[in-house]
Amino acid sequence: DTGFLQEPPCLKNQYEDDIVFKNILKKSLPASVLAEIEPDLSKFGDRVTKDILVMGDNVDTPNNHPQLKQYDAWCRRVDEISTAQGWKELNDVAAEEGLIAIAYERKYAQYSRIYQFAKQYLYMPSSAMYSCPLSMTDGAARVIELLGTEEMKNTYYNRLTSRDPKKFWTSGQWMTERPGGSDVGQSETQAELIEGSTWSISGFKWFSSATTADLTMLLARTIDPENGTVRTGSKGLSLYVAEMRQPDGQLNGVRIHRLKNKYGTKGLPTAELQLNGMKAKMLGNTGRGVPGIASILNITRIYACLGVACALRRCLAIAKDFAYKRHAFNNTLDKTPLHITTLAELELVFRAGTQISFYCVELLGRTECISESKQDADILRFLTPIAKAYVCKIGVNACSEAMEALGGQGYMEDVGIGRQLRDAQVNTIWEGTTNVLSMDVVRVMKETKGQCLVTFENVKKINRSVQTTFRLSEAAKSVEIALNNIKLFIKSTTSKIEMESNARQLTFALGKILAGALLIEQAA
Ligand code: MFK
Ligand code: FAD
Repeated sequence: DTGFLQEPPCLKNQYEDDIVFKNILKKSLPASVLAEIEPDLSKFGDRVTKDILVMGDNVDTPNNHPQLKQYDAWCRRVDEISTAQGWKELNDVAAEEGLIAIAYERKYAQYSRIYQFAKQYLYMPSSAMYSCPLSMTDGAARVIELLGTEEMKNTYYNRLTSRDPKKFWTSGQWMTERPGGSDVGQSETQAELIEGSTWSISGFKWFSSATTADLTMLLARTIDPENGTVRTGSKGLSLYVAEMRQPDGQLNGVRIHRLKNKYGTKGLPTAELQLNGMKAKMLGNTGRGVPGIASILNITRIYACLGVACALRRCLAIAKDFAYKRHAFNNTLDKTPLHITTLAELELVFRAGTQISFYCVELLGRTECISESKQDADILRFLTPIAKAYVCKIGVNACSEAMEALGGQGYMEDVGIGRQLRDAQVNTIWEGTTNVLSMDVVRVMKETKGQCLVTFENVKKINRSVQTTFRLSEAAKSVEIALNNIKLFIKSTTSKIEMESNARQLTFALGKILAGALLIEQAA
């Protein structure tokens, strides 16, 4: 064949090639910290385009998708899930590169979170969703740090935060049941105290994504040891931690009912689980399961938000390189005004998503490492649902647009955008759907009697500091007008129904204001 062959787009070092990301780090880290971690980021930025990319591709190859073997040849129940070789390698890389450890070693105090999430940002788009078990592992480590016993800290916490692949454990998070994933207060699973501090848990978990993990955090309805009664609703749920396997290697009272047949996240072994006498320990107080597990949710929601931002970054890296190489109508696409405008719009979404994600990460680091950071904790509590709902929604649409930027080739599996789009989509659903997060935003506004909006006073401060150029001050003015409109809406809305039915629009409007303020600040 002697005809035309298109020069393919290629991925450059994903740290060195990403000016937006580098500028965010420059702004949020002290120069000395950045100087110290930069060689590692640069090395990792190269790895995610080489061996780590190969591992992710291996996971997402159809023949390698997880498979469930329920029985051995002699009809013994075994419930073994086989995963790709790449899946195991991605686990080892995660431990060795400190993808969890960096946050808990706290070598750079509150900046450790930024360093850790910077590596997650590079890793996620190549990892074919290994970031999912990692996000829950991170949340589990935090919950044990906050609520665990000394014994749990000496065993589980040390394993979850280890850099040694042989010692490193991952954790799942089991909340969702058939009657309700958003409304977990409908959960049916029950826990009965059997001896000492050991509980026996039975029920059915409808979604478990980190099924090959070593540990799990789960909610169950506590049977009162005194009188055998249970409390209905979410106040009857407590948080438990359980090992997946018993010391002899057998599953700990778990049967894998089946693997889910999913639209995306194909390499991730999401399963339905029957629990029958799973031995577990309680974490925190009886009936405080939802607030307890919220510490995981508030971390995994930041992962979901960043997950979409960096999926879009990967799509754009491919689309931009293609634009330099593809000729149409006597020009390369990068010299074509409409194509460039299309990519510029996506770039704006990417920048907004990345700025918002790292702002949340910065706050997370502060809340964990600075003792008087109550104000940061309040801001983060309000911003996390806004960030996750807004960034995931705009980001997935933008990934779809990026696919079109490569024409028909964008739709081809081996070009690399298809998987990003499919895998990005789930982030609008898991860890709280857009509507549930919007209701959470309204809840925080109600609980704080609107005080949380003071957070957005920062927006004004940012804006005041950037009255430097005409364009920026015009943008700053429109951000302030939008904020005033929201305040007027809240003041004038007394009906619960009106507030609830507008919760989503309100959340998106707050997301847009936040994006505007952060983009203006970065540009100044
Ligand atoms: C790369 C991406 C990686 C991500 C991977 C993820 C893999 C997939 C894993 C999953 O999807 S795990 C399942 C995730 N499930 C959810 O996110 C559930 C969504 N539903 C909600 O968030 C509901 O709003 C909620 C379950 C919290 C409602 O529960 P309740 O108990 O009916 O609500 P309620 O009574 O309002 O809240 C109970 C308490 O929890 C309250 O505290 P108090 O009792 O002290 O008043 C709330 O303030 C507190 N709470 C609720 N959400 C909170 C929170 N506290 C802090 N932060 C939050 N986010
Ligand atoms: P429902 O709660 O039934 O919601 C249905 C619809 O109703 C949604 O659009 C929702 O926004 C809307 N809705 C519900 N309540 C309200 C309201 N008050 N106001 C307005 N709208 C409302 N869960 C785990 O616990 N562990 C896991 O590892 C896990 N992995 C997952 C992996 C994948 C691939 C997927 C897709 C899901 C996973 N989940 C997991 C489950 C996920 O968290 C739930 O699917 C999600 O929380 C929604 O719950 P649901 O499916 O029961 O939907």
